[in-house]
Amino acid sequence: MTEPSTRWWQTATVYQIYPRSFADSNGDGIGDIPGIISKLDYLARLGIGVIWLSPVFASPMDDNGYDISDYQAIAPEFGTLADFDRLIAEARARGIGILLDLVVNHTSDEHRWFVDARVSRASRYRDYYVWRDPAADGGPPTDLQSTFGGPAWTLDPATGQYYLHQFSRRQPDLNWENPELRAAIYQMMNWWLDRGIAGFRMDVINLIAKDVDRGITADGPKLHDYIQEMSRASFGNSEALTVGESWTATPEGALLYSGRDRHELSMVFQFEHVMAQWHETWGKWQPKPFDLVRLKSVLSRWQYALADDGWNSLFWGNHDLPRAVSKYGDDGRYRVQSAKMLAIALHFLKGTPYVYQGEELGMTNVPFTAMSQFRDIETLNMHRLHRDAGLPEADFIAGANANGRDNARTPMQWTAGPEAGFTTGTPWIEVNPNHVAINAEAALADENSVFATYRKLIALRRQLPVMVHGRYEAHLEDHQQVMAYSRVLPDARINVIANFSANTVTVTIPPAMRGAGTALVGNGAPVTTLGEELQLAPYQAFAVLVVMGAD
Ligand code: TEU
Ligand code: CA
Repeated sequence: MTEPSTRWWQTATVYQIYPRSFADSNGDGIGDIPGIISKLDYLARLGIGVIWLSPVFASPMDDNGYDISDYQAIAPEFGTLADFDRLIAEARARGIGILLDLVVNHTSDEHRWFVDARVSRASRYRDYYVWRDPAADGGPPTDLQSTFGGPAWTLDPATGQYYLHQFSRRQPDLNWENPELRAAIYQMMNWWLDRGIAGFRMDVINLIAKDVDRGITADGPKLHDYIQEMSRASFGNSEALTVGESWTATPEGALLYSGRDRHELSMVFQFEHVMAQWHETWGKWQPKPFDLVRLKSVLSRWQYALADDGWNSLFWGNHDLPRAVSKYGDDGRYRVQSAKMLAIALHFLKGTPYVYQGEELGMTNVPFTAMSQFRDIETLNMHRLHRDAGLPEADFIAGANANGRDNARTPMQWTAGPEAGFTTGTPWIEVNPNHVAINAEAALADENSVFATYRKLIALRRQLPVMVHGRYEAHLEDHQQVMAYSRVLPDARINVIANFSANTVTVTIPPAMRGAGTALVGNGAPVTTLGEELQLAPYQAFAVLVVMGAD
């Protein structure tokens, strides 16, 4: 049987760079594009095929670049357009494509469109944004809240109307109803595509088509029309990788974005597996015990729903989420074992894997003790709100240390030296003190490092069609400590087993997984044969390849 035709981004692994925290070339404490270029050999060694670059555009940095003031300029602290062109060329020379972060739900309040729009109601850019008259009492037009806390409406005193912002008040929402605005966005996208980028990660793409008067902010009725129009007007006939971020995506909805006859996106980032670990009422600020059965059921549902059409994105972390090993593994005694386990459990699923910078080193959350150490706008805003509501500071810091966005944003740990080799100056956010033990230099010198496991997994994806196209089959779905699944093609099968606990666990192997094969990867003694029963060490994980028809 022949496998379905393969797209280049189905065998590639994506690596996310948060430029501010990756590598600083000039000692100002802020990571930059020349810094990234200096680390391309490291990334080539890891084997990745794509870099997703968090925003590098001109920005006042209210939300670290997710507030863009000029879509066609590079922020001076990150470098120049010439540096960016050099990054594309140097990456391409190593077989690596660059994804830009397309943030088009909103701009910065310093974008020239918004600056002009707020001058007068007659501005030619007024309708690029969402304005409404005050309510009868002069207050906000609706009680819609911003993701970062507080009302999603801010009064513009000069023109007497409120503007919409689903994030900070310095991130006014764009009005996608306006065809001129849409055309300007597509033109900008083509300008970047012509420079040779490999595609786009699309920030909160589910929010662009809102109908605020009917209370609709996500998944508005015109959402898919806009994405199809965008595709036709820009990347549609190219090989671009496009991945839309949607905190509201369901498996059924994901088929609308990534179904093969839809002409929309390559895939979406979904967050059901992330939110499944959040507190029902208090969300991510209130820790909740880890629930593996729940996690597996979400991941399985996505695997089955996109089995024949659409495509999954696979990730544990990103710049908004805690460190994977701290959230889903054990960042103490079993840090190395559990970081490898998480990599193995994720990378054999069907979809395109995303590695967040430092995840390949098993980097951990940061133990901040004072509010002055935090930098993230969401954390700082939430702190103000929780404080006003009477939450003790220590409780808030515990929540922020567990789930806050700064965990992912502390500098990349390159060496055991000062500031982890990230900068020769003072970093914009503190380096995790554990860099003396956890760093890239040490990982590269150790053939049993977490890095080595990632490198192996990324290489296997390019070698094994069954890892890319195999049918997903879940096992042991109710087991509270162990995740087990297979990937199956007529001539090959991969069996994956992962112990998510710090306990030694004895499992009964399902009949479909039994038999002899070859060890593909693991974090303990090689496993080649699965019998009726197996004893797993804490956080043990491995994958076995069984070739059918062989003896
Ligand atoms: O994130 C979307 C988003 O909704 C997050 O703010 C999320 O709700 C939060 O991190 C979890 O509590 C995207 C970007 O990834 C994020 O960095 C930006 O701040 C946001 O959009 C606005 O552009
Ligand atoms: Ca710098």
